Amino acid sequence: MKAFIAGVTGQDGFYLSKLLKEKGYEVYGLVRRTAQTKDIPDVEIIPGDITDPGLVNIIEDINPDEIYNLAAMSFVWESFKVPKTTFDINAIGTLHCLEGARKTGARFYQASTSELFGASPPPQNEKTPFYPRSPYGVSKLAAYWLTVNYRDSYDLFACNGILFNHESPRRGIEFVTQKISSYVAQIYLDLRVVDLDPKDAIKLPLGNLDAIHDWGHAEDFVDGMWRMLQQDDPGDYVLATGKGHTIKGLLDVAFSHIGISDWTPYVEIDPKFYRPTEVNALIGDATKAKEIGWEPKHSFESMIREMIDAKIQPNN
Ligand code: F7E
Repeated sequence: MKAFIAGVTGQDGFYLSKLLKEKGYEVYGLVRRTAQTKDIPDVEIIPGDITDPGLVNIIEDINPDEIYNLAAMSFVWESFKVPKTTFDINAIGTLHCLEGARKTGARFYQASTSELFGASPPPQNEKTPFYPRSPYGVSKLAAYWLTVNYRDSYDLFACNGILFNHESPRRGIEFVTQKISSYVAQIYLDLRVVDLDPKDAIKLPLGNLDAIHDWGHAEDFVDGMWRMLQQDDPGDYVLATGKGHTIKGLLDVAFSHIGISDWTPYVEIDPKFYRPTEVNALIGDATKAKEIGWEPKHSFESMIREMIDAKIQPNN
């Protein structure tokens, strides 16, 4: 089996290519000229750019059995600053992948997101109305419907994985789990190694601490992506743990891991990190995915501890 992954250099690209290699796939990964390729599992690197229509020829040349579109401008906060770039990558990029799937007949996975639900109240499942709250969410909604439309129009095996937040030690530093984990690891080292007085600690600037998210582990979620493409019929599936946590709850778990029960002296609110429109509560109902054998294995608490430990001891 041959798989083509757009977005192979990201967190999910890492775990998915590792999983596919273990299953015996030949894996081809699309990589932009500026992206870092170190640490990617044994993947054939294909230079290219998802925003360029030339991607269709690239896919035709490879002729994969499966295409996974994980490439995105994925930082919701930044999408308010660069809405057009966000659309080019997330919506037009998906169109190029779908054209590649149409030309080759490959099965297609689209990285859709809980951000499609936005202001719709939880629990959210495949039947929940969409109400995106950011240029990111709206661009992903276009990609979602393009995927459905190509499935209906051309009888393509095309699936949307509607994934709630998923994290790991490979998460980018701009996302809140990694931002908090990295800070907490640094505080632990400062208090222990250089004997920092807690009142001298540089505070961690954060935005909205009350938003509720459903955070799972990326390693569990890539298994769900693969499962969707192995079914008899294509469909759309929510992947989520079903448990909601606030950013305050995340801070509780992270700081208690280093023996600090009151994190308030270490955190300050910086309005810069608020978004013009925010999602209040995203908690997924993954009943449909469980019917195809998907089950998340990591807990929220163990994942946050793993992320902190990876920063404290980066080589373990
Ligand atoms: O924010 C709040 C922020 O940036 C989580 C992407 O993978 O998951 C991710 O998007 C929450 C938000 O992730 C800070 O307001 C507070 O409510 O870690 P995040 P995200 O926006 O949920 C979805 C499913 C995707 O599809 C996306 O591609 O945390 N928050 N203070 C903060 N967030 C950040 N980044 N930084 C703060 O200082």
